[in-house]
Amino acid sequence: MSNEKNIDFIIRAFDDFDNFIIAGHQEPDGDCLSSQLALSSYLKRRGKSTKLVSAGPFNRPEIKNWEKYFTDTLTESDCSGRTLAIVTDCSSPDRTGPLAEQISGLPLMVIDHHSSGDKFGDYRYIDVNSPSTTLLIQRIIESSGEVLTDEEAEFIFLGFCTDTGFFRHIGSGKPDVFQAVSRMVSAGVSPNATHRVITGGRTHNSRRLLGRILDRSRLYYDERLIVSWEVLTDRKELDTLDRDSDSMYQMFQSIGGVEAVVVIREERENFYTVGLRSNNNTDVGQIAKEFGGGGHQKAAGCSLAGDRESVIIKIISSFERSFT
Ligand SMILES: [Mn+2]
Repeated sequence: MSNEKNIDFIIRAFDDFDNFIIAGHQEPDGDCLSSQLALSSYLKRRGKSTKLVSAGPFNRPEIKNWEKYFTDTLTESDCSGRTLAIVTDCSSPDRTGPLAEQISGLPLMVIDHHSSGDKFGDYRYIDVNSPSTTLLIQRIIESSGEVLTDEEAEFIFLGFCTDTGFFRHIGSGKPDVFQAVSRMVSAGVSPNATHRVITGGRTHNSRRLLGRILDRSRLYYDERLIVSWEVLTDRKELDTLDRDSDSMYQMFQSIGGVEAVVVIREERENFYTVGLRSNNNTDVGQIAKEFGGGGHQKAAGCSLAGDRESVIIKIISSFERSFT
């Protein structure tokens, strides 16, 4: 297996294949899909053929229009010949959902920035210090001697803004990140237009759903941890699948004294996905990992079976060593 930071090894590997199946995680976000789209554009410029796959769903408003570029199933002919599967923004193979099985026989490249997960894949390009996977795609394109097309820059910037909360999550000492953004702007990106794409277009009911989740929240550990939840009937009554997670976490994380946030979401009866955010040094990626999930130090997720209160109790207990 290659050194995970060896970009030349990755770029050279592209020469060994003609066809590329580019996959990402299920419930894709802007970073995942933009990485796939920008990489596909670049490989096509190199004369390669690409197939974009995603298990979906494309619920978030900023990615809704992209569903047409992706397929959720592969045929046998897609996987024949000199074909490389590439998985972006994905910390473990099962995060791709049903696609994992379909690409399992192919040589595999992983391009990712998550801190936890399995070491899978034959070619790995991993940088946990990168704020987004799209920045890794930019690095690959530029290291091969190319400049970003305007379309690639737009995808890369959107993915970057998705994962950084429009620059909010970037700490000090990362001038290279801003230099990379400067090159995106040189290629034609408009931060204002991207901000509207990411934050606009919400429905009234998505805001009412946010209201319910904010209203239910409870505080633990001397008000340092805040916990709330969303139930199936919320989505049914309000007829919305979009809860605008970024705004939701922003509201919770702006409460004075709150150091971590947990929001659990009922996916089906007795099955919950759990979103975790940290304002301090608590590594929520590690907590998520304990429950079979993954993510970053400051943002992570996992899923748990059981009734709501027991899921809440399990998650709260896992913060004990951070807060006592
Ligand atoms: Mn990402």
